[in-house]
Amino acid sequence: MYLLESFVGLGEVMVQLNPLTPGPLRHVKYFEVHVAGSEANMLIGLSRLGFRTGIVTKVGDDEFGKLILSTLRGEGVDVSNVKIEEEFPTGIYFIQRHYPIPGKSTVFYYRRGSAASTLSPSDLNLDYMLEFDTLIFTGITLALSKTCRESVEKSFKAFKSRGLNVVFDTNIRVKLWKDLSEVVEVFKKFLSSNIVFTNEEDLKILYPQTSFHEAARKILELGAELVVVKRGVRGAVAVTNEEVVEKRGFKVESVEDVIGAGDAFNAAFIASVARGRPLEEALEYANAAGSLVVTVRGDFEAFPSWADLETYLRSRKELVELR
Ligand code: KDG
Repeated sequence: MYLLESFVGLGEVMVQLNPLTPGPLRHVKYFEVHVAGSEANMLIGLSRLGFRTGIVTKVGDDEFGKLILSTLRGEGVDVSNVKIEEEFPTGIYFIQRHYPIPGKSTVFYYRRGSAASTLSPSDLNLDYMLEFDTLIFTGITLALSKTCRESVEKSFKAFKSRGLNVVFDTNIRVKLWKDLSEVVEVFKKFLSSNIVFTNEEDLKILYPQTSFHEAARKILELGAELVVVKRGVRGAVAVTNEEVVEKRGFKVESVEDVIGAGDAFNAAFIASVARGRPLEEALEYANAAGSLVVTVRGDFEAFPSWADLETYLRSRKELVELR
């Protein structure tokens, strides 16, 4: 792996309407406004942990687009390559919390035909993107449109052919795929990214009838250097050709909204690896970041700094000693 020092993401950023109360959306009266999107979340997380970040995307020429730009800017993510699209609006989505499964959230997208879904290879400024050493994208961008997929392909090739890093999170959002059987074919070439983040549900789609350990091995055979399987409260497993490291997650007493936890996990994991921490420690920091995020509404608001991560881990250890 090349140095992991600066990160550029490719993906849609949306406005998230998050209800103040749990339960079915038809009875919700008040919503909070947040900014979210898997790649943007990761970049914000990395930025808070001290890394240089930038995003390539499109937003509408509207109030929500302006909110996204000012939020990302405020979090230290470079937005100089975000295009403002006059014809199409910024995508939005709603969250339904704790219903029908307590502790879980459901998303409802209003993003078809969004500005970001029109991103195409001709929008990419590769000179800008290649100023970063690592490209970040997820399966969400691959699902948005043909031109988004082509944009990922072009960026992926540019980074790979120069020996730079690619980080890919499979993030299969079932609601975004017309035909799930397409996923296997589309994802194949991207599974050779240097770091692949995934989870058990996604691996069941990519490698049916295969244990997650075995599926992770198959991804390594495709060329990935590090595969991380996120398992929620059960923690996570990092698999390389040399080792398999497993770490349990932290129990969270009051879950507010689980969305964004995976992105916080990724950011803290990448940041720890970048700082030369061993995989076991990287998993511990990543689990800590994920469990902090679920305690508040909004995807990234509770993303921790290094100091907050240390404080959190210290408090968990004290809790265990007291028991
Ligand atoms: O990882 C969190 C994201 O899934 C959420 O913010 C919304 O980007 C999103 C998506 O497309 O699902």
